[in-house]
Amino acid sequence: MAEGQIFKIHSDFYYVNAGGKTYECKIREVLKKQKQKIFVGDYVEFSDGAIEKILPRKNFITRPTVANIDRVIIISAVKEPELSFSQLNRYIAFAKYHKLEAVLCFNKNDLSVDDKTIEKVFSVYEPLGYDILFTSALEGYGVDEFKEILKGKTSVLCGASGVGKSSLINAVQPDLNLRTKRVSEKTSRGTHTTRHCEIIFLDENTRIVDTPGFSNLKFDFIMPNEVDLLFDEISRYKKDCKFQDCLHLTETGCAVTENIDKIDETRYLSYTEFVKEAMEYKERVKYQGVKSETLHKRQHNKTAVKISAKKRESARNTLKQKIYKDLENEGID
Ligand SMILES: Nc1nc2c(ncn2[C@@H]2O[C@H](COP(=O)(O)OP(=O)(O)O)[C@@H](O)[C@H]2O)c(=O)[nH]1
Ligand SMILES: [Mg+2]
Ligand SMILES: [Zn+2]
Repeated sequence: MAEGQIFKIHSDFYYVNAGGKTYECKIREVLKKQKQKIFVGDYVEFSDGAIEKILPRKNFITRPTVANIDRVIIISAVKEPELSFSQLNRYIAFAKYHKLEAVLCFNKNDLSVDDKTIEKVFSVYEPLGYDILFTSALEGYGVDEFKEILKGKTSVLCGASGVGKSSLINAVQPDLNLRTKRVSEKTSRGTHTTRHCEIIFLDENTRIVDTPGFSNLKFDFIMPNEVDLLFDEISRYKKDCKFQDCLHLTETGCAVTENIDKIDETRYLSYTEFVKEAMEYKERVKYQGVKSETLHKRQHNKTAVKISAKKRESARNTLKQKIYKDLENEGID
């Protein structure tokens, strides 16, 4: 039995990297019957072109679906498509939810960027502790730095379609020649050329995951009072709020709104947007009578949920279904 890592999935075929060699595999019927899903990034045991066993995952994210990663690099374009701080905050919060380190990369720096944008990026995101990088995949600006931050880790490139994820990978590894596409003149957005996640091995310890653009990232899987944990500059005031379950919206005695002048407007706006999405989720969950495992519990690594075993099972199934739904939406199924 050999061990390797899935680096690409294409319909029923699973491509395993073992010792630098590629093996095309299928899944054993028994795994299929157990409805075990295999993710890009999974370590597996395989023999005779069949995957026998999925080894435990260090972690995984579902949008895009990929397992065993070290951090995310959030790619935005400064132009074409227009820089969206709201999207950026989404990706940042998503990385935070998964407890993954994030690096912020602003690409297409060759297209004119106004100083105000650059200033805003540094004034808002540097104090939050993020590494910030401006690049131009087209002209090679910042590509060496980009290559440097990739070293020795498995990084997932996140960001909307057309921001230059594949182009950046091509820039660090020109012989790869990933498919990229021209930004559509009409919509100023790139078209979907990367359909699936794929791990690219830059060297033995440096892996990069190219992902398709995904813009349907919503916080419809956590509770409203957990959203503040995704914003360091908001959660730092939380302990001084009058009410423990304060959502920092219009409550009296809220330490967050009292300090609103110290929080960037677009960050707070994103916070309120995500709280709204989480509220919708909460309503849905209440209606279904199930309880999801909360972020709080995840963070304390406990799985005890104070609901009956039957409901617990049903909650798990709901979560599973959600993940599978995500998978199907991505077209990986
Ligand atoms: N001007 C400029 N265009 C870029 C840059 N990087 C990528 N592009 C273009 O943006 C489009 C989308 O790039 P692509 O790499 O496919 O984006 P992806 O969808 O994020 O993988 C292509 O036409 C690229 O040539 C850049 O740094 N500057
Ligand atoms: Mg791409
Ligand atoms: Zn508050």
